[in-house]
Amino acid sequence: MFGTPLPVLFSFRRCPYAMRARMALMLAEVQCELREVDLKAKPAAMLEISPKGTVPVLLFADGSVLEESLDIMLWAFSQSDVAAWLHPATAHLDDMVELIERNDSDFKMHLDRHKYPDRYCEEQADPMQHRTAACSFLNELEALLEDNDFLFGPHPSLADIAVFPFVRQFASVEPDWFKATASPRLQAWLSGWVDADLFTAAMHKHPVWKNDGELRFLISR
Ligand SMILES: N[C@@H](CCC(=O)N[C@@H](CS)C(=O)NCC(=O)O)C(=O)O
Repeated sequence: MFGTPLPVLFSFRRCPYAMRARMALMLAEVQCELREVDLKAKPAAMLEISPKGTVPVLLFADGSVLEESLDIMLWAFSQSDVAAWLHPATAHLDDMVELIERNDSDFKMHLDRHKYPDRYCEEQADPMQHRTAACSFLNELEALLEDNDFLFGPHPSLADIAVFPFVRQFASVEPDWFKATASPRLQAWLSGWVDADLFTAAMHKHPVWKNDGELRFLISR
């Protein structure tokens, strides 16, 4: 009854980095206490353990912390990876990490400037130029999906769940344009993920954590 406290995940429902961390924890069936954070009023308990102030953050009972979403995903699958999410058919883990890092750097940079040009006035960001630049990453995903239903083979992998939340965000900026422009395979891949039970479960709404002792659990699928 008084077992080891569960790991605590500081999360924000709409953050694509937190989405992928939640999905990996669910797939690995790691039970956590979920603390939904208001990014405009981050809890002191989170900033104390991770002063950089980004979500997701995973805090373990021994006080150790993972404060990068990719590290949380890798840790989750190191606990349990029955369906080989770290070992897809057509790539090694390094190849997936390389793609994810480019998603998080280049693609995310163009996505932000396409989606929120007002935030980048000082750079005189041209949203259309950034849309075009973002498409080179999407073309790469389309090429990977040419022969397979998933990025690295016939089964889903770490790369799929790490990347699709960002593609979803990109698609939502100009949905009609995306529908008319993106390849049918990329669109089918994206809607497959968005409609999946896994994503629905990961997007469950939790009230903002109030530090009042109330526990909220991630429910495994
Ligand atoms: N490299 C980090 C990036 C996480 C990140 O930037 N999260 C955003 C939310 S999507 C955040 O917390 N931003 C801080 C803020 O908005 O104050 C990771 O992979 O976990």
